[in-house]
Amino acid sequence: MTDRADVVGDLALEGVILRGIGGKYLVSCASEGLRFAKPRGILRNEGHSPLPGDRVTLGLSGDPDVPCTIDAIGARRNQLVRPAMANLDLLVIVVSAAAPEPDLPLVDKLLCIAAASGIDAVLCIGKGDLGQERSDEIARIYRAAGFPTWTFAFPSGTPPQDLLDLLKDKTVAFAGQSGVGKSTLLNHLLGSDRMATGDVSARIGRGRHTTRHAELFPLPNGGFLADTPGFSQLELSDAGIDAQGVLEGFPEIAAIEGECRFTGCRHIGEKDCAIDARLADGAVDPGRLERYRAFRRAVDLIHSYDRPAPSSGARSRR
Ligand SMILES: Nc1nc2c(ncn2[C@@H]2O[C@H](COP(=O)(O)OP(=O)(O)O)[C@@H](O)[C@H]2O)c(=O)[nH]1
Ligand SMILES: [Mg+2]
Ligand SMILES: [Zn+2]
Repeated sequence: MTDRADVVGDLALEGVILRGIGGKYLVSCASEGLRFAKPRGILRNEGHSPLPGDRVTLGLSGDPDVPCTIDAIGARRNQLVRPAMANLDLLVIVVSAAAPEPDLPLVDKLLCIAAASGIDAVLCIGKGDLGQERSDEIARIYRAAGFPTWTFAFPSGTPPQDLLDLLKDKTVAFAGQSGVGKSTLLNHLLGSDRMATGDVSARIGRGRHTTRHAELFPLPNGGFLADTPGFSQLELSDAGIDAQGVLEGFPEIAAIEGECRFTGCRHIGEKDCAIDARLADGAVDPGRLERYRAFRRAVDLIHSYDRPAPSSGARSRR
């Protein structure tokens, strides 16, 4: 006698979600290769939405189109909203020296989100051929702030070994504005042309999916690289970042804590704040400070709204 539980038990697979489109997920199972799966109703009913990077347990669905079910999702080490992914080890933030103009506020927001989520972050600056000076300048600023930084101009030849070493056996997402060269860089690092590049993907079988959803690609020697859709708008508050999270994205500013007159100094014009001295000696970049202050004001404003207004209890509900 064979009951269904036995069959599922025999075939239970563990895997990592590579991508999900329209409720259908592609799962990489170590020895068994790739499987399509859809979440069991109970997961959906409990509001668990699988993400690329999730560790999952598969069973059998009995549906020839989507042969597997996602029966369980492993506890997440971390989770990002944009790009929507789970269990990242490293975020590679890609920015271009020109075309599009570098969006440094976006870079800094991603650094805050990564730090607040406990994910290491590094920077890759592309399109050096379109602006060598700008590329060098951005690299100087972020290296001084403490972030590992690489520069590229039409990535070709052998990828830098130290970057490859850093990616090995990790789940790594590439994030940044649209058009900065994320997919081009990923192809370079994967040693293939798996990612469609350019403004419009004309690749058959891939279609527009690569540009709209995050997708993980297994690295030949272990680990996964994720291409993510480019984006230009990102709100720190949507990612749940508070004042502490902002500071974590600006380690060179966090480092002056203790030098200011007031503990918990925001470095926004407080008396005897040490920030001016750090600006003067070059330890803090003026652009980074300006963005820190803008982010800090924005999150402090939101958190001041969190406090219940005295009359809020009396408000009528309609
Ligand atoms: N001039 C120049 N163009 C590049 C470079 N890297 C990528 N591109 C081009 O920029 C466009 C966008 O690249 P893509 O990789 O699709 O960017 P993504 O949207 O971030 O994935 C493509 O036409 C690429 O050929 C580079 O280093 N220099
Ligand atoms: Mg792309
Ligand atoms: Zn201060």
